[in-house]
Amino acid sequence: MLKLLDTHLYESKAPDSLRHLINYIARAGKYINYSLQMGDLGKAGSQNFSGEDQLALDVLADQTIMENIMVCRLVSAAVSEEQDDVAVCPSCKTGTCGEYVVAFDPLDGSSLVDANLAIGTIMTIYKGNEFLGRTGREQVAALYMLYGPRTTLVYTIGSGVHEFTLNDVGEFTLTRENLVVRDDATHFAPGNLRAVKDDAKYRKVMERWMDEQYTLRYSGGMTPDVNHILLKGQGIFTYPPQGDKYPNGKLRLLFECNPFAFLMEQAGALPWPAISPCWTLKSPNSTNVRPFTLAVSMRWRRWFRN
Ligand code: AHM
Ligand code: MG
Repeated sequence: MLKLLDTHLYESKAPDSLRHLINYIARAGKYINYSLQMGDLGKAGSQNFSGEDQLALDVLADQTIMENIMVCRLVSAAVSEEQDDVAVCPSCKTGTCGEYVVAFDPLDGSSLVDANLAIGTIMTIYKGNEFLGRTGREQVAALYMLYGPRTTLVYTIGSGVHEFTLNDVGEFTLTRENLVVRDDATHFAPGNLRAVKDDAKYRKVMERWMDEQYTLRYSGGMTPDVNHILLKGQGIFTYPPQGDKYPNGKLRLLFECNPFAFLMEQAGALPWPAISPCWTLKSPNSTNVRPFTLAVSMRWRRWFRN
């Protein structure tokens, strides 16, 4: 018997408002999935907040999500990797009418799209109408959609991590429930490997993993790389800082690190740094980045302590 995303959310006792919001987000994902099939792979001719060139698909995915989450009248404000300012609900224009605030990376890893590699959309949801002063611990939901050979949606609302697959008639149906990540990793996804040039500790841990015959599983897209860990049930993802280019790493706290940390924690793994009050968000802007390591087993944890 097929189980729809909406039914699963209902049975998981998601508040109706959160269930509706996630359904609207999933709807946006279906449109993005469609656009990716035949859409323009070229540049948009503009840059985002971080000074990166935007692709036409980045802009389209951003608009698609904004339109879908604003039309449901449940969102006071939203932050996107592709926009400089916090977007407020067009109905009230004050950002106070909805129950939730949402932040998202519309197309994570979009530089891979012309090579036809998997990419994703990452979303985080908080109650209230403000981002400032919030911590990752306050997330009420985190999810991502992965556009690969199949399109999937993986979500948590704090009661496990569940995977859904988009079927031919446009429904996300349950494929795997209660994903679990074990402590005994043998796969590694070493982001920003350039850092080994200046970071002796990072070089050493990479050499140890190679000496111990760990299997490399790295695509260059955080969403498929973390999805690989979640679905295989083990693995390590790292993205350390590097010199002047990425002194604090590259991954954004609000809509990359926090949602994946929440998902990993719900799958029983230990993201490092863990979600904690020290992840207090001082600014919602997308340059708020962090060094990031996910699902490091206890054995390797000391390597990543400062
Ligand atoms: P993006 O959100 O602009 O696509 O950047 C984030 C992506 C991650 O998915 C991935 O882990 C990382 O950038 C890879 O960056 P790099 O190729 O610079 O090492
Ligand atoms: Mg990203």
